[in-house]
Amino acid sequence: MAIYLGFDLSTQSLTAIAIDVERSRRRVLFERSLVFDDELPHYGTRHGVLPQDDPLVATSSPSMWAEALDRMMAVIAREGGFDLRSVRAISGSAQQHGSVYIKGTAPAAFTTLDPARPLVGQVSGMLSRPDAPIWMDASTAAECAAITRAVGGAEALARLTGSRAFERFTGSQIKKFAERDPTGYARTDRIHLVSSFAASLLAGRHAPIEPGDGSGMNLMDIAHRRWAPAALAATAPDLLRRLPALAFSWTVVGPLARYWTERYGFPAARVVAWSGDNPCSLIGTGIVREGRIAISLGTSDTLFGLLHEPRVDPSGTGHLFGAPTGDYMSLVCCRNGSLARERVRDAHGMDWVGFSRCFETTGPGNGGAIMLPWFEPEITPTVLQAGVRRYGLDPADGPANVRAVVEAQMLALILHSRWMGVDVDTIHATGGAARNRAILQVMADVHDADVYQLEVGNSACLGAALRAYHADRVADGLPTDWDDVVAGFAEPVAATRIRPVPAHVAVYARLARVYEACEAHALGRGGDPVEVIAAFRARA
Ligand code: ADP
Ligand code: XUL
Repeated sequence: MAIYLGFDLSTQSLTAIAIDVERSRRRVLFERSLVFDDELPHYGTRHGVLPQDDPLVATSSPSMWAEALDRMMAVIAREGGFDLRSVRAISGSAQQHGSVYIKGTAPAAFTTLDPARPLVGQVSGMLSRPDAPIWMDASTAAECAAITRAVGGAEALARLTGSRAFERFTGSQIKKFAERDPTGYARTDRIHLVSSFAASLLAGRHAPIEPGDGSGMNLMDIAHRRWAPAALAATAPDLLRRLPALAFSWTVVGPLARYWTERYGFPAARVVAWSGDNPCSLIGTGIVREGRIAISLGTSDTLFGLLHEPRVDPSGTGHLFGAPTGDYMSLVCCRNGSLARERVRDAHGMDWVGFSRCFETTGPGNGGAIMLPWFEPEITPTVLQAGVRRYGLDPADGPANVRAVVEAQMLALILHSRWMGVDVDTIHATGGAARNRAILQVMADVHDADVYQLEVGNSACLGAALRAYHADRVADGLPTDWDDVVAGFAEPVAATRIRPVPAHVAVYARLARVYEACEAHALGRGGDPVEVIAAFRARA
């Protein structure tokens, strides 16, 4: 039997999946999540984020991630329910963009991790900065502007790296650190992404960065998948020697370190380069061909698809990333995803059942009531000053606010993904909120597409396990087609199909114009939408 392990080190939790890839019985053998706030309360995180005074700043703790990994490996060894000796390869997925700063003493510390002592105490000493800026950080507008100027403008940077400068992308975060804490930067020998940091812990040596995750840094030449000297020079001094190498998604970093084999009895399985959660989700939702998209409703809401040829968003909102297949992926990311839905749910004292019922007592289009759910600074569209905006929506009306938050989220995704030019007829839905069929019905109606749930809900984690399988085959000289890799795992479940309702589709085609007018108004780019709303209502 050959077993592959996948991890997902996400914003709020660490998940592990073990899969059996034998053709006749492909299945998930084990799946477990460890929620940081609940199970590692001594770090004091809220939704996986350390408390901050400045609402634009968001950091988390690399020590917490290491402790979580250590605990999860112990759980797998103890409760996995399968023969550990069958584990052939391990890979992972991690929240994108976050960065971990490591001292020069780390290579030796990685190789000499002592199996007799917990990992966390040994890792804390490796860090040249105790916290890690993460994807929710929006504090680097000045650094983004400076990087953009230095590389010759937003379009030039987008053509080079796949995206214009974004506050959460690693480059501007590195620049901020290098300028505000030059001593800390001088102490830093290596800057890892969350993904390559975790892979380094497993392999006991510095792991490379996988280009899918590397394209979330504003530092990588996306066409050639190598570091872009102009972007590096615009970011921080002496950066090249601090960055890990870039290596294909199927790179074997090395065997599992002695720490894990001796402490928990794992075999010296192949550790495969980790990638970002969105690139891993692409594989875990089975989007290995052009023409289909997936929508992930996790902490962030993301919409993504696979592209054979690069295409950059002319409006500068969307991203072009590398795909683990060696192709490209297009992506839009909205920060106010699950946590915004939770804010509305909690404000009206509901649970998810009550939240879902609100769609039965309100109608599609919500009578033209619009919410711009910017509870936190938003990524798509760019909103640095958080604040919920409501148009024709009574803040006290629970059901209307529930419908409004979901409709706005779906309309923002469709509006800001038009540049992808994909004619969508099928959507694979994933992420924690994809179990909510009321939300998926709005998704189907807004996109006029069939929506499917997937057998394995955590597609990022599944994608990581499938990437481990793919890499293991490549390493054995038996490369396997991606269609075969995902078959039987990342397929939509026919019985879960949610069809668009034609009458609702027509309403949303009109509501999209209302939403667009409200968004433009809120961003100071358009007039008062009162007439557009009135025209919508008059036809409703
Ligand atoms: P991430 O991987 O980004 O940490 P997940 O994909 O695990 O996040 O999604 C977690 C979120 O799923 C929670 O924050 C919660 O809001 C949401 N969620 C869980 N169950 C439901 C439900 N029944 N309806 C809507 N949202 C849900
Ligand atoms: C994508 C993004 C988020 C994070 C966390 O660009 O910022 O989706 O990867 O999930």
